[in-house]
Amino acid sequence: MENSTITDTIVAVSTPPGTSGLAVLRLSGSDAASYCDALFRPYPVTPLKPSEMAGYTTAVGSWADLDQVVLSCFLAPHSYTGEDVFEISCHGGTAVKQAILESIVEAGARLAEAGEFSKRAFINGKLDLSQAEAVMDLISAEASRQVQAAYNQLKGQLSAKIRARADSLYELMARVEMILEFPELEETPPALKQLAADVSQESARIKQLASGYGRGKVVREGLKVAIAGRPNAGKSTLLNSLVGEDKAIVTSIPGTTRDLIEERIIVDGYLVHITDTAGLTQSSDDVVEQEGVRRARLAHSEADLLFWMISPPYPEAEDFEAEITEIRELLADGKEIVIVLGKDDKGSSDSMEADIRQRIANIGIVRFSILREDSTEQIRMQIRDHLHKLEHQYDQETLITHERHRNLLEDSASQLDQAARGIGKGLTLDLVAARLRLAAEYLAEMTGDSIDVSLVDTLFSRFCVGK
Ligand SMILES: Nc1nc2c(ncn2[C@@H]2O[C@H](COP(=O)(O)OP(=O)(O)OP(=O)(O)O)[C@@H](O)[C@H]2O)c(=O)[nH]1
Ligand SMILES: [Mg+2]
Repeated sequence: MENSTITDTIVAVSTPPGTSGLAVLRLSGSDAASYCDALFRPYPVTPLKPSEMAGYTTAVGSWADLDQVVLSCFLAPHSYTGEDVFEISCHGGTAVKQAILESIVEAGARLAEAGEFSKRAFINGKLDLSQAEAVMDLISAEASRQVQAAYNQLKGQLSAKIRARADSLYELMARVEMILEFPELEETPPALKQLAADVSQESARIKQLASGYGRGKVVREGLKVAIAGRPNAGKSTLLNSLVGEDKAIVTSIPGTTRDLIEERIIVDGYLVHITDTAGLTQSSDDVVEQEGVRRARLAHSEADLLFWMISPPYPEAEDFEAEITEIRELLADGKEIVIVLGKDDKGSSDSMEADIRQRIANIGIVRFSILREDSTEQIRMQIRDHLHKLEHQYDQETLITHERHRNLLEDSASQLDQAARGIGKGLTLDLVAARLRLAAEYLAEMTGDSIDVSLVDTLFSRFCVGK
């Protein structure tokens, strides 16, 4: 990747739209200092012109007779983008920000595109691709676990792991080259067997890394929890109690909820999406209800965890049988389900619990009543238990939070598996080397050491303007 020295200068407001106490505009490029010279008048205490300032200094002054600002100077290559960068902290009024922005564009700068600062940082080698992706994750993080995972990735934890794996692949490639050059030295069955074993081991290490997506996905995207059950079971009441607000309409009329109602909560630093769904009816002529049930089932199928509410008055035997069958089928498909015995204050949960335990082995059951203070906490505990189970199951230090990364790791491992199998079956070493090279290229796509330009554009266009 080339490291050009002269670049056009881009500018953007890096803080969100709207009114705030302060706002920050950012300028990056070869002419950033000269534009600041033209528009910034330092107060006598900081008499330097921007073009005379050393990196990492700040100055107070006026900006084009529009505002009093603080100007921070970062000189190439010691800046976020690797170019000369100036940041202007001004007052956060919409008109002030706009006027300052226009003054800089009039001076000759160009409005930055979404993600363009980070793209320049990537091109100039300040961040690799997985780190740039982490910047975006850090900005959009809502929960502390997201912050933690994004920060680890930004620090380069994932990049270091990937480069270590890539280095091992290069060593294996060197060994293959060696055998190709001096076949008489090494092309013996034991040497080839050892090579195949080492390639397999490398594949296993990469697969182990890829399995970090099991928890990484939940950390980055959040855990999906849906609430299911018959009409009037108390689903919306449960959603409201978890969210702590009256988000969904609750009435005594069965069939109140038709649409999916999705809310976000934080549990143990994890983002959790809770979806309230329409009550499941076995048959209905009402088209609205039918559509509600269709959407409900879709939400249930996408959920990581399903709270299935069963509350009095309990259904007729036949309907209850159908409900139990549906739960069993979902469990057989691998769905995680916890039964919530609702309206526990009505005093009929004991016999129902015994009945369910008899019909479904090892099912998790929890009781809930909106009239009891600790009830909501017990439901949160169920979510927490599920999250802890995930932590246990995927006990990796390095999380894979992006599907793109997981896919590349799996593609890489699959090339290695094919190479290892091929060695055993007499695949020519040229072809083994080609597979190893491909495996290394997949890893290089993660960090962006080797990547298609159009993919770079796509990835950065998902960023916000000013970043
Ligand atoms: N006694 C008691 N009543 C409850 C409890 N939870 C909900 N209810 C009542 O049960 C009725 C139905 O509650 P909803 O939360 O609307 O039930 P739902 O499952 O969302 O119903 P649909 O949207 O129609 O499927 C309302 O009158 C609630 O006040 C509870 O824990 N105890
Ligand atoms: Mg409802």
